[in-house]
Amino acid sequence: MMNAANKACGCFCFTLVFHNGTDDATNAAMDAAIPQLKVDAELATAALDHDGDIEWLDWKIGQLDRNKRMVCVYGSLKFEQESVAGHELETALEEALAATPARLPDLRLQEVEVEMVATLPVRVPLESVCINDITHTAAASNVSDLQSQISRLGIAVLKDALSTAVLQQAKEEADKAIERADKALKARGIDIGHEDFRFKEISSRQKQRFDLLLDMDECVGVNALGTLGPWRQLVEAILGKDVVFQTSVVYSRPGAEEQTWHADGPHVGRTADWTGCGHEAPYALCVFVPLVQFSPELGFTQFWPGSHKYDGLLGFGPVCPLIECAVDGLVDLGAALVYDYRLIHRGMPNTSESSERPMLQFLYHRPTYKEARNYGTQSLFAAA
Ligand SMILES: O=C(O)CCC(=O)C(=O)O
Repeated sequence: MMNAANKACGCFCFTLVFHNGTDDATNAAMDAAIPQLKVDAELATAALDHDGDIEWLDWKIGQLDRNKRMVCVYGSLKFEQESVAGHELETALEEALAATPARLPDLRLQEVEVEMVATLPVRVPLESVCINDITHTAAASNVSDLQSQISRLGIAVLKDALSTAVLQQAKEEADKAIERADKALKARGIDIGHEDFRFKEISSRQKQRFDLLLDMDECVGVNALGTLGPWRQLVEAILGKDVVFQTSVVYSRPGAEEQTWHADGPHVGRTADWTGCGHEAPYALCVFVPLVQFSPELGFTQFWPGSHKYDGLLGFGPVCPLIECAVDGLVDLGAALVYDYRLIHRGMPNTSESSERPMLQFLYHRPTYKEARNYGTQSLFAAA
């Protein structure tokens, strides 16, 4: 009997190429092929598995590329690393699926390619969601539905949550704070945007991206949002009425690069097991509020839904886009994005000519949690 530490999740990409046909015919062929391919892949897994060391876990359909008449399907399985090598699995699946196109000609499959994308120490969340699937109209949203969505996916978007006037005041307050910070950084001779720094109030987050804590006595509009924002009921339902918060403005400037995938906070307590269940409820939530209209050029945040459940996923962020699991947080002005503090995400580049992308970040946490890793200890505003 192997111990649990030797278990791994093998994540596969199955590329299905279809024979020529109209879009409708290709769509219909795809609908028919995917369930059959799943059966064949499961059978191949079972045929290789003599001792119960391999278990089929999950299956997810990617985007259909009409020009190439191609669709990628992703599958994951659990295996004992010491009993079976990843490449053996890949070969067995490849051999089994190579026969499918000829065996089932009605599927119009030309070929099936199998590739192992990654081996991970935990179950890979293979959630198939896009931004619309996780978005709710603020006024019509149901707290318990949102709560279960956040437990399952780690993220929910509330659209039409804030008025133009509220956003305008918040932006004015944030702009003022940014201006003051810029002045203080310059006075210290810091090459803003190129040099890393970490103060009690502000940290650089890779090139041209910054996270500046806001003073709630000065930013009264922002403070009111943190206290009374339309997400507050949801936040209290998850974290309790005694929840506390701190607020920052996260802003990226032209030249900001793609961030590394990361989680804002660590895992505390239980994480999900191989069934994908059993993870601890969140101890902290973040709410992002865009202060300008986001666009692909200005940038946005990309999230890996379901990643908040597993501690062992940290460092495996680059797998997320490879398995088409990344959700673009490209939300409209007026929306608020609520996510579990453990959710893996990254800021995307700002490729615009000259526009800044500021957003408010409310960090709500249980009073027992102490945020200690995102800022420094020395004050930017103390005499240098
Ligand atoms: O810039 C963004 O969109 C996200 C920033 C972020 O996640 C961070 O700085 O920790």
